[in-house]
Amino acid sequence: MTGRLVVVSNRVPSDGPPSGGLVVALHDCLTEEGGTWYGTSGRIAPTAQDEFTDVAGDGYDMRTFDLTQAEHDGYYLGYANSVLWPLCHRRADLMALNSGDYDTYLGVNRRLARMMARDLKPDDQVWIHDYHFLPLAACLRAEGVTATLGYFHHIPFPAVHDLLALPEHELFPHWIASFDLVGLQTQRDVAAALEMYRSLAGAEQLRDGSLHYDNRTFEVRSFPIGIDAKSFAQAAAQRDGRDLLNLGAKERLVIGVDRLDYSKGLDNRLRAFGAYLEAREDNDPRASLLQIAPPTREEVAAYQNIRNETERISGQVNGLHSDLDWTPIRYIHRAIPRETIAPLYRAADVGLVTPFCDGMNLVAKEYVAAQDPDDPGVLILSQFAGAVEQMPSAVIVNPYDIGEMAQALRTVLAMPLAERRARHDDLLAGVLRDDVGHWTRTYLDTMSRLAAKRLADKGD
Ligand code: ADQ
Repeated sequence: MTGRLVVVSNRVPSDGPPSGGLVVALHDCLTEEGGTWYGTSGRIAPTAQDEFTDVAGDGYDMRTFDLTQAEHDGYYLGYANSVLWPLCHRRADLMALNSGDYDTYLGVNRRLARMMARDLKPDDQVWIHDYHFLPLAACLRAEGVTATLGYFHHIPFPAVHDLLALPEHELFPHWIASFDLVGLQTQRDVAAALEMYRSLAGAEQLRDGSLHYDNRTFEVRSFPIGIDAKSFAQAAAQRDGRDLLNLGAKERLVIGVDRLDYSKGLDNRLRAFGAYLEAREDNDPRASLLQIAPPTREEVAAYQNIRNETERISGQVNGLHSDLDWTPIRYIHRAIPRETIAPLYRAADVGLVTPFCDGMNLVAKEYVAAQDPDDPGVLILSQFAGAVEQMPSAVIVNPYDIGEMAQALRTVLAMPLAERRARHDDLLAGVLRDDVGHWTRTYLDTMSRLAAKRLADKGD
């Protein structure tokens, strides 16, 4: 790569060794390439300081900045997670449009741009992550930065119709066009972005596929994110998940693992499991659902509602179907270490991944990587998870159709070994091939190509 690699994400991994696929992948490529990682420190400061704190990384530098309480509330909890998140997940009805939050969000992006502009050089390649920083390229350009600016949007690209609900919707195409490379998860997302530009006067798609808008030429492409599949498979085989759960010899296991977010479809999933138990006949196998759902963004009202609803439905299903020696739903509301989650996936006959809307969904890929190839479980996957484009061999369901999901559970729990293996072989090949290393390489190679082209064009 020519020039320095610069990564920007909301949080840097400053609390010890990184864990979790994306953070580890970014850490690995920075360790290999060298460079700098910018992000918030996780600390709250009494006043906003235009200064970074330097933290040593493993072969790279980290530059962090503190948010004030007002910035944390308006930028992070407010505009990013109570406006942009619901908007991009087709829940404009849940947007909390508080006056002042947009100004705070833009203010944090401007402040970061001002501070980064002092560091950046024209041949730097900057990789910015996620919806916290949608206007960052526009702010950096306003500071005179000419470096190559890449962006990756981890969540779905909003539909044109939904975007109209955003008061700042006219700025959105300008924010996107200020980057040089915009990475999206799926072809469906790329189609949504192209549709947005098609609806705008003055936007055009050039012969080489790039877009032109606002006097800028930029590329929008899909780069489906993957997981560190090999290490996940190794972790899965280290312990016996059935022992961890004290499962009876004949008991079958269904697993769900999600942050407790309204986009993940937990409520309908629990209803579907209840409907499956309802329709179960005496000689059908007895299956339990292990639902692991750690808390997330608890200060946001919509998240309190989904927590209450999840607890209400699981209590109801357990009340109806529990026996003296059996509780059908085990619901765990906390984070579980990866070394434990992996063997639990492997112990499960079914991976139930049923979001209403999801950028990719790494749990679907983790579940597949963790299976015993000789006796694999089956993935039930929502048609609205980005992962569906790469995983057609899963059993695909509509997460709004509770009856269909209950029927899918029955079918899958009775699925013959040959069919389970055929589906799993196909899914595993894709998960291993398109892993997280492949994702970082393809993104960074594309950004390097664009950087070289931009430098050459300037030299003409
Ligand atoms: P998320 O919405 O967080 O990510 P997902 O892709 O499923 O969704 O990743 C969740 C991660 O958290 C997985 O690695 C999972 O193992 C882990 N996890 C979940 N519950 C856990 C628990 N109880 N304890 C420990 N770990 C747990 C966003 C987008 C996704 C996109 C990713 C990556 O919403 O669509 O796939 O970014 O781009």
